[in-house]
Amino acid sequence: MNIKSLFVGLGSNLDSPITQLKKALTLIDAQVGFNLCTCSSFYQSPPMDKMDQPDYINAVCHIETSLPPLDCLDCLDCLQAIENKMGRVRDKQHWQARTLDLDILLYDQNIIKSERLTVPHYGMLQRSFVMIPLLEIAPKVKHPEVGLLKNQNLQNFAESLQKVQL
Ligand code: A4P
Ligand code: MG
Repeated sequence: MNIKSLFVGLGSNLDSPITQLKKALTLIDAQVGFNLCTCSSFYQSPPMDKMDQPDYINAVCHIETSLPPLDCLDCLDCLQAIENKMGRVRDKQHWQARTLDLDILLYDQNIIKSERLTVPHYGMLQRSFVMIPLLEIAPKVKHPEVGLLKNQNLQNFAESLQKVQL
């Protein structure tokens, strides 16, 4: 069986973000072909670039995809269907507040640069709300371009991060 390892960043800053993330995890777990292995703690941080929006709740989960092997675009389709189910409204504005954002961070050690998909996620190395939960659940995880992520400098993040007590 060809099992692929998928790390997904979850984010929400609208309509009870903690509940949004919990519901999203239930939907991910219920998705045919997805096996939800683990999820990090939830973390709160202000929006990047000091945008005038509510704080975000973020987490990272680890999914294994199994029979039939889902390619990365299939995974994106599944994750976007979950975003839509959770009431995500998209307009052209960049970084608008959202009920749920699901970003593919890593897909095995694959590098994908296509019109719909950039994997590893373009911003992950610079974001505390991605790197800290990711390393919490996968301290030995590697990035195909920069190697072991725990060796990255984690001191210079712009956003301050607080673990949420659930
Ligand atoms: N796409 C390309 N690569 C990927 C990928 N690796 N994973 C494409 C998921 N999607 C990917 O995404 C736009 C398109 O990106 C998709 O249709 C897909 O084909 P989107 O989710 O509709 O748009 P977006 O999320 O608004 O854009 P973007 O640039 O992905 O924003 P980010 O990077 O998600 O950042 N502050 C805090 N504290 N916490 C946050 O989570 N998030 C954002 C949004 C801003 N500030 C934040 C946070
Ligand atoms: Mg996104």
